[in-house]
Amino acid sequence: MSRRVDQRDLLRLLGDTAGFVSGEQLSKQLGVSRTAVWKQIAAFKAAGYVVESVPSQGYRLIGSPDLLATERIAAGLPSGCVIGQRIVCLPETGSTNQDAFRLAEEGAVEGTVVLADRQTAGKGRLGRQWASPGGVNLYLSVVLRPELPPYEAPQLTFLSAVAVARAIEDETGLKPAIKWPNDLLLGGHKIAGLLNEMNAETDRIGFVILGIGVNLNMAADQFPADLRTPATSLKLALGRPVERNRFAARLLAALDDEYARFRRAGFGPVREAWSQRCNAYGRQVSVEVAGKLLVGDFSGIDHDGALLVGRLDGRCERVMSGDVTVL
Ligand code: BT5
Repeated sequence: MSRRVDQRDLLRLLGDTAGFVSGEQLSKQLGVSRTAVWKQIAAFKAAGYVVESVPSQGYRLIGSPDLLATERIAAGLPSGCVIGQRIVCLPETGSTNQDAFRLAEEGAVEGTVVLADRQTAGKGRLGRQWASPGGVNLYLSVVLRPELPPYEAPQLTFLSAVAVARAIEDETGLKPAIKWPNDLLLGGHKIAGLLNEMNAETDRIGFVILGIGVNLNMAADQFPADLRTPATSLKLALGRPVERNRFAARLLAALDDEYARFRRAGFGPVREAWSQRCNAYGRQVSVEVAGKLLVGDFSGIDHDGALLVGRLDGRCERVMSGDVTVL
């Protein structure tokens, strides 16, 4: 029976040389048959590697797929980051939020991050789904253990929205807008979504999971047909792909920076950074609250994340959840 090919060794041998390596040489060095080498190379191609094969010369590795790799993300983080102290990359999972929740229950340190190449049951808010195809986007969840009363936990949603906006700005120069409470938009199209979940007792938070999905390289035909809001990806906006590990590192570094500032200086700076990017500031909005339509001026967010809507009669209404439309 022929031995299995060690995938890492084969990739290393192909990557070690800029030119061709013959099938015979590979089979000798790996101690496997030439057919086994050929089969593994076909599998690499199916997984997104670009390998040139020329019968008289052998194989040459031209391009590698953009696979998530813990070491590459960690290498892009400044030293001393709390966020990203532990990074878990999975090829596939149901939902990274569920994985991070379980790890947090088992005692995972603050700053543990779970990323997946694809999600089979990616979650949006209120039981909605998050389209999570493989090889293209970012799906990640971060464990935080903030010393906050539970009613202030929504502040962390605003903090993550600011961090995602900063990462997009740094990577692309584009300026995303934030739509209350948790959407990031480019040109009015949804580019990222946030789903934060909490484990808490009456007066103290056990942990919070920040769930972040960013559409990096998704193609137009990969979006579900029945989206609530039109959507886009950075690749569609820029006309070029964005490297996932590099973007992940940028995002975690921005989160770390915002979280450190939040612990030092409280919610004020987050609220300020969020307001500068908000798509509705000072504009007239309508919000659907419990089946009723509330119309007024978007007047900012309160310390607990509530939306403040200024009414014509001078009253200010607080809205904890609902869908906002800019009029
Ligand atoms: C959200 O919900 O926007 C939160 C999305 C959070 C996803 C991350 S990925 C990592 C972590 N693990 C998880 O399981 N979830 C988090 P919501 O505001 O309810 O928006 C959901 C709606 O957006 C859906 O009903 C669709 O209409 C639309 N949608 C679904 N997938 C999308 C995508 N990839 N891009 C843009 N819009 C999408």
